[in-house]
Amino acid sequence: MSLSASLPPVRSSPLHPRSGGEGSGVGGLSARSHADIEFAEAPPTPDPSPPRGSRRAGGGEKIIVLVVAIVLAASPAAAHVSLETRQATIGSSYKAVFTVPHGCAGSATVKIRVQIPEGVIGVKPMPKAGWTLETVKGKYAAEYDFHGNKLSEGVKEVAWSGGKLADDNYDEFVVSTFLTGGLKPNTTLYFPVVQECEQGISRWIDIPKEGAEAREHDSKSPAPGVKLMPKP
Ligand SMILES: [Cu+2]
Repeated sequence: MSLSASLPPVRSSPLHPRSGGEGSGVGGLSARSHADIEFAEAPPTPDPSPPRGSRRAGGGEKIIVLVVAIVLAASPAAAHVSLETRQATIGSSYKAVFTVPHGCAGSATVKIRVQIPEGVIGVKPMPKAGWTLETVKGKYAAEYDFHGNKLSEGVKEVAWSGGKLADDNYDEFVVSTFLTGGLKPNTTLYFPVVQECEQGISRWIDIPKEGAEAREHDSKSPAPGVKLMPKP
């Protein structure tokens, strides 16, 4: 049996070799590939004017290029579908902002589905212009107290569809939530996300086994996570 037969054709995606579902050859570091974008310095600008005072302008451009390069390198959150705020306190509200930095191996995103983990209640997704919002409700595994009401069911899944987010654009999908007091502090809470594209699908659903403090980049398709802090 050939492994490659079960995988989608490898599309060229030099900036992000992992999102196409390619196999094992990719080393651990390449998950950071979005930060690897080569940022070539602009060639020296020819100066048609007389030499008088022209040095200053050239130096300024160089500094600007350098600053831009630093800003690009300093945004590791741009790697995959992930949560903008990586830390939250149990027993309080949490605005889950899912950032979508690219499509599926170059193809535009047309649907984002978010699974709401147990213990997360009071779910209110933010509508997006041009996208159809749907929620799936269901029973919770437990009963939760929310603003004096007992809740035993609520939103378990949120989906935005019908829009089109090009691979070279970026967007955010927002859900307002409440993190119930029974959630375990000092663990990571995961929100699995399925990203559907015009061609292909990316499942950001990998959750490290309990106890394994695996970093998100150890997985090829990590579920977005938020670190839970104890109640103050
Ligand atoms: Cu990515």
